[in-house]
Amino acid sequence: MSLGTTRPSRYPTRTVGEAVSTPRRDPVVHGDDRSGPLSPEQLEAYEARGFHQVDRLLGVDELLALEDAVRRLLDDRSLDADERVVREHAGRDVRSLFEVHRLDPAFAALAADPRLVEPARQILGSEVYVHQSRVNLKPGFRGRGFYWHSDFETWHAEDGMPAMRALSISLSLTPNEPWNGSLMVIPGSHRRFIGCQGETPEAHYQTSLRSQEYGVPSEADLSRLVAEGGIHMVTGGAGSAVMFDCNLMHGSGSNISPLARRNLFIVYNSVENRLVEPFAAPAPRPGFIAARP
Ligand code: 6CS
Ligand code: FE
Repeated sequence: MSLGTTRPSRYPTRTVGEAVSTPRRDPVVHGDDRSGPLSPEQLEAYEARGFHQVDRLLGVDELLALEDAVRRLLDDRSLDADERVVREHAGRDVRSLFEVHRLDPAFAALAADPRLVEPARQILGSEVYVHQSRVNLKPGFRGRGFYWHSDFETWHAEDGMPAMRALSISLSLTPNEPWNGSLMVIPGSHRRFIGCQGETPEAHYQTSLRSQEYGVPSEADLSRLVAEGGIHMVTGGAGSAVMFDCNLMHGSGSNISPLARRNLFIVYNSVENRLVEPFAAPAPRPGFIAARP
């Protein structure tokens, strides 16, 4: 049944008929702030590839404090029925903890830390705010993956994010190895918007955070992107980080190794790109997934 929830958009998606792809209509690096922290060469590489990796952004003491914070949240029985705790389809394993920057002061401090905020401001060319934060837990043996997607496709369709002027910073809380479900990105894929077929159902977030069925690119589109850009595996020690454009195509496999893979994601959006009504969904998603400060 058609809910007729699609509004005209510069980036059409969630269509009834076959999906279309659109060239990117927004800059990747906004403005011209050469004052750092990223060097002109690093900015140029970010613009071309859509991501920037940083080794040892966090120190050992910080990692231990964040580990404690994750443990506190997992042990907090008052969160048992909280929507911010997303469990895997089968079993009781926690898949993601959302809005961690409002649940624990350790994450709040990190979300406001200049090591994260300054590069975000430089790339987005304005002040920024936290659009979303979450920890993905991916435990050993059973942690399930995330299929290929562009975050912006979801944020545009379901949250009403108007332009590609946001980025994610993913911080490794454990080592990210090639074999424990690390992030995979398609370099250069941020330069095209890959529309997805299928209208967004009501309350889609209640299932999409476990496994996504709408907002899934076609195999033909993915094959084309990979033929052009290949696949880059984002690995690194605990404390390493990657900053990536909101429209970069990415995903991750399951973790059947014994070693948990935990990452903290903080998404920064430009204050000049605040959310409006969703472009292709019946209703906006709740604030713990998409902040509207
Ligand atoms: O739905 C979302 O907003 C989220 N989903 C995925 C798979 N990645 C980005 C974002 O955290
Ligand atoms: Fe994502």
